[in-house]
Amino acid sequence: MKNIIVVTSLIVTFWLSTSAASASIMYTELDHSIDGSTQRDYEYSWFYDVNADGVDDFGFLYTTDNRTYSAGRWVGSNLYVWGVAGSQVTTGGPLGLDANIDGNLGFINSNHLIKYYYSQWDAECSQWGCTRDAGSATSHDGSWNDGYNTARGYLGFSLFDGTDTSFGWFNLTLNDRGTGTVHGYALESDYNTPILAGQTFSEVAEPDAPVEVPVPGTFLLLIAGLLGLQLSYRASKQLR
Ligand SMILES: [Ca+2]
Repeated sequence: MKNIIVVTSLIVTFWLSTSAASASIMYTELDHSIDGSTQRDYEYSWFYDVNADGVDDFGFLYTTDNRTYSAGRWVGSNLYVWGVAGSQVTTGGPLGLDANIDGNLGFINSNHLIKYYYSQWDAECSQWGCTRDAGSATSHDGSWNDGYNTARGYLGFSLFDGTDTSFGWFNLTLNDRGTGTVHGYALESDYNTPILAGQTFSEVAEPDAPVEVPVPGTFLLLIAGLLGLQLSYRASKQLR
């Protein structure tokens, strides 16, 4: 009987071993402020090594300028993101949660996310009257800029190693001035495999179908073997 149990357990083990699933998404949660006070490496720039190989893959650059002149002042600020060494980011504005990020999207080396400009001028007047009234103007531009609204969403990206591409996302909140927060990023490390915006772990693969044993050859021989073992066990038991 012991032999039967051993053979049966081997079959069960073989059956169960056909299911397989491996995590391949690398997720990093962050709370990095883009505000000019937490810069890394050099002024107003932030770099991210999304595949943790010691080489930066993406940089964010924030610039701001504030000038005053005799009859007014202006303020300009910009936020750019760019890919290093062949890395690219998605074109356009924020992607929504669960957006499919793969080779069907448009990718570009650099995306001008936010462009803000404000100017204010004094009236130009003399004893004969005014030739210009005082005023101000504000302009919002850039792929992620939504007027005075805060933009929140996902920036897709791709890494290219010379042969294969892998996809990932940044989760960002940006205000109209170009400051904001990098909430985190994720990379699907399996090559040429889509990732969903906001996806932080791989789907668990469905177990594969059990491997079919050829009939009648191997399967019948196996049954015959088991029956033979059982019969010999009974026979030996009766002889005792
Ligand atoms: Ca890297």
